[in-house]
Amino acid sequence: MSTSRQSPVIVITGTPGTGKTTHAELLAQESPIPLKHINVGDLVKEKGFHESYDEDWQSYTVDEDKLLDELEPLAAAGGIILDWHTCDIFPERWADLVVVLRCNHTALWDRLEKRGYPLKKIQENNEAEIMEVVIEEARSSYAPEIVVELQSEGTEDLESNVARIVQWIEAWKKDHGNADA
Ligand code: DAT
Repeated sequence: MSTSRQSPVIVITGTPGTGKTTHAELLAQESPIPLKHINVGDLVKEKGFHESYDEDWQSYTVDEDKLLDELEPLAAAGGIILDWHTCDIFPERWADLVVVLRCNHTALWDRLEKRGYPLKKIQENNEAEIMEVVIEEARSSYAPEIVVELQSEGTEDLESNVARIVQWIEAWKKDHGNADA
């Protein structure tokens, strides 16, 4: 719900493996307004915003305060795509659009296996996808009209999803009197 931003903040979220990074990269190329793709997981690692690493789960416990402090000025300025597997830590005022990617569990299982995740991490993520954890989180954190759920199972989905978000950006531009940006 931006008021003063010159460019929108688009959150792309979903269970790991649903296609967030693939979508964010293509969207950054195709957007009519320059958008910087921020892979939040990579940022956490680069900046050391984690409290501990769990070997068993091969995952980090994130220092959310540090992460939010880092992202706050970027979100205030706008023109970013926030790519992360969770979205409820981002303040509601940051987001103009929240895209939740979905994938059937067999395809998701394959993708996570190819990524070399340990079995229990594959299982945990698959269950989370089936239980609709991320979409529920998005719906309880943001206004319903800014939350969009999109299937991400094949290349056609990827292309049509990005085209749809590009259309949304065009509309955002018009609404914000930024027609020649
Ligand atoms: P995430 O960033 O959500 O963890 P990713 O973008 O790294 O996911 O994608 C994981 C793998 O799945 C990667 O090899 C690309 C593939 N993939 C994801 N979405 C896809 C889609 N809609 N069509 C084809 N391949 C897709």
